[in-house]
Amino acid sequence: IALNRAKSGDRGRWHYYTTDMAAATRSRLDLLHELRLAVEHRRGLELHYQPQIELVSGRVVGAEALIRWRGGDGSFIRPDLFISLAEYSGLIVDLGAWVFETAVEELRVWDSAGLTGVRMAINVSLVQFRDPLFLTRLRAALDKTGIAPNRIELEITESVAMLDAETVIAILTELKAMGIQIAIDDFGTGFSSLAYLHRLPIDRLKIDRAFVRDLGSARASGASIAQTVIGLGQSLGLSIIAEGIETEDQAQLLAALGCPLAQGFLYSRPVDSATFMAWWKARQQS
Ligand code: G
Ligand code: G
Ligand code: MN
Repeated sequence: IALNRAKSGDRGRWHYYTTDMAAATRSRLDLLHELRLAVEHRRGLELHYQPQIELVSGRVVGAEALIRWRGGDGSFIRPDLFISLAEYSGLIVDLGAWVFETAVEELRVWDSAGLTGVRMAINVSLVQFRDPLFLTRLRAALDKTGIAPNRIELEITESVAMLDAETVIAILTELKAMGIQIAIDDFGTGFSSLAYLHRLPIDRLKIDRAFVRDLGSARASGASIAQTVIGLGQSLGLSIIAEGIETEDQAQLLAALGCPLAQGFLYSRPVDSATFMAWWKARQQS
């Protein structure tokens, strides 16, 4: 354990073994075991939905599906804790398939409930891109429900975009041909090169909430990064969505900068489907 720890850091480091390390490894293994059961039996897994808003009109244009896992004791386990574990173990392939099947199915439920024109944004991990069945399963989920592919948007992180360029471009091109939209999540936090970015067939950049948080604060850097991303999107012909909007001031600043779309606690936290539908209907009436 100590050796692995030392190897995962900078080269030429050493680590003493401590019992804490064994305990941490043990609890990760326990969590992985529980997660494997959860995925196999589709148990304790839920999707929550957070609305995406068109800033000028206030119209709800979509929702991002965010996974929630309820552990044995009934409390939620944070995705930051288990997504990395699922990626590392390969479980993300099955988990991810469950996510998009469920999310696509949900769109059909929303359609029958009269929530018209809502798009679904689904997070996809780099590991799923390496799964040869990824596209097949996605197609099957769409065929089964009859949901139009242009209502699906996949959010990939810059790390996906940093995978072998030809592979990524091939998959994205295929997704595009199917009519599926692509957004780059957490944009600005990774390090994709601009030369590479413009070769990717993508539709949207999602400004990371770190830059939205700094909007309008004394530190001007956040605003200037948000502004730069919006400008970049405009010159590359890409749409922009900002995430993590918590205040009306941030929404107004972003709108003034020309950002078309927004998502954040100001509108709604991620909520379960029933709550989302009720929220949508209440908003239509106001
Ligand atoms: O609400 P929030 O705590 O859900 O999300 C934490 C992180 O987990 C985010 O970075 C989000 O992108 C990621 N995440 C949430 N749901 C999914 C999912 O279905 N698949 C993947 N790969 N990541 C997800
Ligand atoms: O990495 P990704 O962008 O997919 O992460 C989405 C995460 O952001 C989720 O954990 C979600 O709960 C969180 N989130 C959504 N809106 C807000 C917000 O307005 N403020 C903060 N602090 N977090 C948010
Ligand atoms: Mn996301």
